Amino acid sequence: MKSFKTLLAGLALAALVLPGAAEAAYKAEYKLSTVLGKPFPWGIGGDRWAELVKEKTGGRITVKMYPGTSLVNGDQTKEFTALRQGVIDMAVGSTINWSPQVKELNLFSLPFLMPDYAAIDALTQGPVGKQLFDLLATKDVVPLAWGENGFRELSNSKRPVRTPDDLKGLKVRVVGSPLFLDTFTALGANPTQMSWADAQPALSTGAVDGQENPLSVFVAAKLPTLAQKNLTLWGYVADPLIFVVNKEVWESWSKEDQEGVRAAALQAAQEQIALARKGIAGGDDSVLKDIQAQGVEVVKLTPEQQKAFQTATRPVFDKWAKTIGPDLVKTAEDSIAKR
Ligand code: X2X
Repeated sequence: MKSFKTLLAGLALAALVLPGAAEAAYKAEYKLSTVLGKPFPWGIGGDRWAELVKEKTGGRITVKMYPGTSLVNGDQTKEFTALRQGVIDMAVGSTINWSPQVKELNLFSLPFLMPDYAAIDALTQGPVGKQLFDLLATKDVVPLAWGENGFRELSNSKRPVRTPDDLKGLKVRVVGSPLFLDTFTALGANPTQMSWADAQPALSTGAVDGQENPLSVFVAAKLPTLAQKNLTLWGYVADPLIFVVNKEVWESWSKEDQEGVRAAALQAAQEQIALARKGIAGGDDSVLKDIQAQGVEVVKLTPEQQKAFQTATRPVFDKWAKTIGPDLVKTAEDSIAKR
């Protein structure tokens, strides 16, 4: 009898203490990794997520953004591994940077797969987006929302590029996936892989001649001041961003707070995409005007000119489609055709 009473008392005490104990298990600060900080749309999106998380969880969750992938010493290709290991709690990351660990994410880097913004949306908001999120969910992260870096256009310090031939011998900095090395090699360029942190000094000293990044990045990083005076709009690939939380961190939160973090991600991502497209998409070309006003020669490929780049990179598409998974590529092509 005595022990039963003790048990009851113990249970009552636990009921009183446990909710408090669960809250005490929250970290004082959650680390959010991004490559680009403010004033890039990417960094503004990360910051906004942090702000909305605070608001929607009644201040119970505090997020601090660490741009420059500083949590992995700037090596953006290690971000996903660090996220899985819990060195990073949350991230807004590019599909390109996580593709060394998640090969399916190379899908978006298949040359000329996505002809326009509607095609990106058809992938991220359709069955492909769902399959990729299901896949990520098996890799120790909880994916919450799709954002956007953007269509990656080509710039260089040497000459206007209108044909694959114009790329011959140009040293081009590329990002973390070997797919990019294959693409630029197929085009006759001299690609070299390096982090964004290393890319800027390499462009400024002329160690490399060119690079590829969305126009929003080209402008905010002031690439025209790093000798990037030739820009080719070729729309060959675009990289979406993904808002994720480390799974263990996610599971340490109450249901209510999980829903707050999810709602915050969805809202921040929606705003972030709008910002990434501002002045670039939907008939508004103010960003391009701004770039031209900085003395950059802009080449917009005609469909026939674009075809030459597409033909030259088709073997890369076919090779990588096998790695990514023919079924996923087929689903992507169907979604795009129906957009
Ligand atoms: O490194 C790049 O080029 C960047 C900033 O666009 C990415 O992180 C993919």
